[in-house]
Amino acid sequence: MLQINAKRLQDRIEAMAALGMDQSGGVSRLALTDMDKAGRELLISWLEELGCLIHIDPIGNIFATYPGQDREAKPILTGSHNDTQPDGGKFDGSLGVLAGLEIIETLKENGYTLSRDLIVVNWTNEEGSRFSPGCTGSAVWSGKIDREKMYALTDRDGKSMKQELARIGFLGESDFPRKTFHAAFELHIEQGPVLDHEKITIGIPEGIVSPRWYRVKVTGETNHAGSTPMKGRQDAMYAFSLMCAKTIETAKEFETVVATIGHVETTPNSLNVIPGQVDFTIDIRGWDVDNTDTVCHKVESALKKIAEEADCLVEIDRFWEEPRVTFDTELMDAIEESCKDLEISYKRMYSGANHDMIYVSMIAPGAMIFVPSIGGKSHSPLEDTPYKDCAAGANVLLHSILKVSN
Ligand code: HGY
Ligand code: MN
Ligand code: MN
Repeated sequence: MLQINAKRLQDRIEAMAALGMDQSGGVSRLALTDMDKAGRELLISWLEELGCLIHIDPIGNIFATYPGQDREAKPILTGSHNDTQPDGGKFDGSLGVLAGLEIIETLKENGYTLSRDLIVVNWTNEEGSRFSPGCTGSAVWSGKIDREKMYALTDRDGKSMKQELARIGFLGESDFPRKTFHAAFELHIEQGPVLDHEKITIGIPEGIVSPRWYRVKVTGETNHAGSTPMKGRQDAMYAFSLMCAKTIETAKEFETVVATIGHVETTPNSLNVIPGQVDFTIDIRGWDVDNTDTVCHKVESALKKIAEEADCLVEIDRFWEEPRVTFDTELMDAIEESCKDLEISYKRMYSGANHDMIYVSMIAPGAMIFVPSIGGKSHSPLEDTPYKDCAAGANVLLHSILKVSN
């Protein structure tokens, strides 16, 4: 049975991780930064060496086509994203892109041409850390989110996506045709504890939880820390602290719902000034949609009630959400069959993490392949996956592609 070259895949993951690696062992390659540009250029150089046809689209997505026998047949798509969180891991996203590249090289060196084109893609800004929301490249390509709206997104320094795409030379001219696809696969680390805990090599997610992202602004009154009596203060920080606690506690009431407050900014952010304003984010997700709706509803009303009691104002912007994704059963079965052929352990599960497959599966039959995250760690320098599992995942991806291609 055809097998990928595990050492070559490992070397490429390491070479890519060096772009943005810092002393802590974390990788910082935020979307559209110089490091992301360097990663994109390295990826394109490898793909061009394999003779792939490269297309950069207007939101900077990179599509590399490995031509099949019948160029008119509906192609197969695989890939992921190569941008990272600040001080993130070296497998999140990059594994899926580099496994796609490795599969092309394996097919090529074995003189194997698929019946149809194989397209390996690198999606722009999946992480949504520098520019929010995430999954920007796949969302715009799928037609689900307006490109001009995404162009106008700015980072904390006020730089827009469009100007950063132009600056790094990835503001493509023409769309990559959203023609019909035969199948789309994404290999990704699980980013949770299940596979590692159960010592299973491959996860076959049935779908992706429904994500809801908020920006919240709490406005009180800036005042002197020393001469302002406690009674009558309009302390935005105190209001925020109650909101934060209530949000987390509400999510804890429901098994399959999670809530995270990942970003906070206070104004004027000075030791001896009562904060007059606090801006923060909320990320709520859940596999059970009713429970997730209930948590969102309870949290939104709690924010308003707490603001009132603290004599502050609150503005709630629920700026991103998508329905729960369910993957294609035939493709999931092909992945399961491949695991059996390769005698690799597997289990069905769901994805707690967002992925570009949220949008890709709106355009094409889609499915994902997970490999374990040691200790369930991700979005951190501790993110780690055994290379033998990376190779197993790439082999399952290869054989799933071969199965559905014919
Ligand atoms: O947020 C997410 O789930 C993804 O890893 N960016
Ligand atoms: Mn990812
Ligand atoms: Mn991520």
